[in-house]
Amino acid sequence: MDDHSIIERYERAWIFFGLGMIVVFILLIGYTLVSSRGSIPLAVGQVNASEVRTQGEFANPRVEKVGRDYVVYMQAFAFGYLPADIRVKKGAKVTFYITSPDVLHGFNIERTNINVEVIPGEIAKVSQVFNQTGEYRILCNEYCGIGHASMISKITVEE
Ligand SMILES: [Cu+2]
Repeated sequence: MDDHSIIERYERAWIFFGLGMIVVFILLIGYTLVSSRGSIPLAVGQVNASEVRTQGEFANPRVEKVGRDYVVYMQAFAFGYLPADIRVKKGAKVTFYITSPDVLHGFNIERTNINVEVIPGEIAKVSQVFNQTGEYRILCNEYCGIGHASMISKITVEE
């Protein structure tokens, strides 16, 4: 066997390795999309930011029980979240509708994939199933003003 055919063998091996990695990456992207369904925020509508506090669904921030699941209408404002104290049962699907009446905020639930940029007047929808009991803090991760660092809320997941 001459040098040339050895080199060709290496080349063939690396081409197959490269093609294999492309297939692996495509499968990983597919897996990520399927496994994170719900936790990718969707823009589902608009409201007039100046009316968020006085009119429509968000004027009454609340947790609604729908069967065994929950729907939360939520305001992220400077500097906090409403409703302030959310309690849900373990294993239930919690769907959040979130908007802001003032400036840009973050909505990041620790120990989950939930991380939403809350835009004034835009309604974001995101869902999460909490499979472990305990407290999950909601954190703002978009700098929103002087009280940003204290902009924290929590979700309590009960048995
Ligand atoms: Cu903030």
